[in-house]
Amino acid sequence: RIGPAFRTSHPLASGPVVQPAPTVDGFVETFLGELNYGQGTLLSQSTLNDQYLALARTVRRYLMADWLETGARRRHAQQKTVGYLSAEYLLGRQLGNNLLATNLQDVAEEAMRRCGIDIATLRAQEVEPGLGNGGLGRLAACFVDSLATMDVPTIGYGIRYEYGIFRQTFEDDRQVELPDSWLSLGSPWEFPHPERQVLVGFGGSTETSTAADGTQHTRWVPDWTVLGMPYHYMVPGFRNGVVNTLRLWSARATHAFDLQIFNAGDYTQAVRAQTFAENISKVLYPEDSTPQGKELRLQQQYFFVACSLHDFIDNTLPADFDLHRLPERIVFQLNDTHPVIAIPELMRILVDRKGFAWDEAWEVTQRCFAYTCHTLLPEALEVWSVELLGRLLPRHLEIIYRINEEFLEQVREAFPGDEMRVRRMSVIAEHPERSVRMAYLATVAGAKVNGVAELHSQLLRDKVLPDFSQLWPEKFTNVTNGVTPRRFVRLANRRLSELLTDTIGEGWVTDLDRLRELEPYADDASFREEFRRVKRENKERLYRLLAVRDGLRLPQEAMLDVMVKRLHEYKRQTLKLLHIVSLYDDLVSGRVAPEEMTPRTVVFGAKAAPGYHLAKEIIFLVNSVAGVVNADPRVQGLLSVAFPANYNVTLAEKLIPAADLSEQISLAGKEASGTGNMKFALNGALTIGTDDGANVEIRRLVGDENFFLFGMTEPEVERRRAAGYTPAEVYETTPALRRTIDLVASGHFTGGDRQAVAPVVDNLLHEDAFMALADFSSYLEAQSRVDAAYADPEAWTRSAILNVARSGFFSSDRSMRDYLERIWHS
Ligand code: GLG
Repeated sequence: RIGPAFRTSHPLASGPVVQPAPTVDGFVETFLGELNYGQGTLLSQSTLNDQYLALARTVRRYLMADWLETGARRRHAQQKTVGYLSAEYLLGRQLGNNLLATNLQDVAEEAMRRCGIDIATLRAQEVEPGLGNGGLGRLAACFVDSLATMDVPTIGYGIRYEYGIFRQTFEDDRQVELPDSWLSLGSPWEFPHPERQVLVGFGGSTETSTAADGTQHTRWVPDWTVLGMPYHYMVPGFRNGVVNTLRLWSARATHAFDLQIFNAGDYTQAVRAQTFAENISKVLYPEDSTPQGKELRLQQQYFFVACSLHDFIDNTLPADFDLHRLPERIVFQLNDTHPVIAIPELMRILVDRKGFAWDEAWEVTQRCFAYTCHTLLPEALEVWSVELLGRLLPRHLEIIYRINEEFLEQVREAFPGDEMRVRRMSVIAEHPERSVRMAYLATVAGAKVNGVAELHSQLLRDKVLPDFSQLWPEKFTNVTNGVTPRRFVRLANRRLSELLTDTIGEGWVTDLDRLRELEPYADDASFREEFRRVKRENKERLYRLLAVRDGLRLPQEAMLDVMVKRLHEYKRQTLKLLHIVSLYDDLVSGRVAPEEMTPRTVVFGAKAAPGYHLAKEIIFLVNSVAGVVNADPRVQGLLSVAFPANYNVTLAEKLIPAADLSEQISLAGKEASGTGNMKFALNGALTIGTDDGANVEIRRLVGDENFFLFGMTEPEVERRRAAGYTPAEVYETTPALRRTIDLVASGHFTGGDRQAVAPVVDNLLHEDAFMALADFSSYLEAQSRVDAAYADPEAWTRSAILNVARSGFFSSDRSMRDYLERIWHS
């Protein structure tokens, strides 16, 4: 067990911690101290990186007293803790957020100026920790921010990947992935705790022994182990004195293991063993919405949940805690299926290690977990082959079998004679190979199952888990996603924040429903003028950045139309591309006169999973079209396309506040929620979108007249598919679409190379699994409504203001209240 090494009566041993004075002088002194004592350098000798690290460590000092105090308070209070289990946290840069939380932005800026340093240069020095792929990882980061701001006892558990999501560059218009070595210049926000290392086993076999009284006892004997070393990160609430903890695990080789080999004389083999163990937390899988059936991925999953459960049960709870009462102290929220192996792990701990009877352990386990599903794509529901799971985690497989047996008995009792149903509901799938359905396991064991937007939760009940929702209707609930207003409004959009605070006071930062008070100002011409000024300045800031960052020159006046998200067929970047090509074609062919055109700048941001070939072809095509369009003098100032590489949280914070139009154009029924959609609306962009995910709720709240809806609804999609969808037919019968596709297919954008565009064109014409062609006409019609609306700046601004005023619901604080009410407190 881990505990304080000694006890002392020294009055300072349990605080108070001396905090630096929150003044410019205090800040300068602390900063110089950090440069001297932390970096071992003088200001006059220091590099930019020295200065950044010293600045970060200075800010850290201001958080430390609150962090220690929060920890001590949590230990005493014996409240229920939320253990958020997530394989991804897409945190974004920490410096700005932590300065905001401590209310030290101005002090720090002035202090740096006194040292002759421009703080903006130091901010730009920070490499964001890209420990997530997209929405799911960013959601986890928003949630822990809100939980700290709401003072909810929380531990975020995850993996400290040495390499996060790859860095994207383009070579000859094609995506090239580079490793993201975010740790290479030092990571000032983390605190390693080698003394809290946890041993994790893999492989081996199980042994069952029978005691004198006839009871059987099973034990897992792993044949290899790794150590999990935790790194702690501060998660500050917004100016409330609360700092929660994010605990990310890093894998290390066990010394015993290497030493044995080393002693046997094989040095290189010993080092290889170390590399092998440390591979586990080496790299984030760059897959979004599709499981990689990789052994290493299962290792990662088990590694971090085993560390986390052990950490909570053995190192966080008091030594004498009665584990029968575990559900009073923790609820583990499973962020998608990635951590679901925690369920048999808890059973194993309770039964094999703590001597619980099976039923007792099951009773406890069922109350300790809740499961959030983030997808509707069947291929994204994780399954693990029994062969792999049994080889890596033999005891867990036995436990899963037993859970399943007892569950299926329950099904047979509820539905006598319905063996088809039993087979459908089994946690073990038989085809195409025997495998474990992790979403089913989570549903069987979890106290609650939730989707991430109303439509998604409905489809989850009706389409993905219908048998389960019939058996346990009360288990299913919805919590619509949300985003943190601290990072995505207050920090990202300082100008809008000032305008909001001047107009309605500053309460909105922690009570986003207050944005409603803005509504009357939509009719106030001078407020609208101010609102437009904010947008304009945000655009200028963005274009300055893109000029330096990507060498892009963009016209200041055009409508800024933005589509940023992972590259996925279902999200339909190709549909956006077809729109661009059709606008271009209309202009160059003279069908539309320049003065009839509403000038547009379209910005894309998207990474494709390295193994997702079609997605990479789409990136190539977007870049090719951008190259030709931007170079064509006939459309200069009327149409531009930009695709800055390496879209990430940092770039999102610059792009979103500048956008006029938000593209949320997935095929209905495919996007579980979306969270970018919320960020855009909150920053005063209007949405063009399908009736999908949280778009449905955005439209309901902001009003039909302030949202550009298009496309088939989910039931229409189903009907269309059932009737037999043939994209080539749509192509043949839609002249505008035909012209557009023909122009792409002709090689016009690829220097005459038709081969280069064939993968995308052929897919659209012959497969089009996500029905981009079916929605093309509706999309173009909606885009012409957008053009007309944008031509009236007063009406547009009014709509934009109403989007802000009516989007308070999408705060992740509200999501957290919903989880507390519907899931964690029940
Ligand atoms: C998912 C979905 C998104 C969702 C996000 C957070 O694709 O629609 O908004 O999680 O719930 N796999 C994802 O990123």
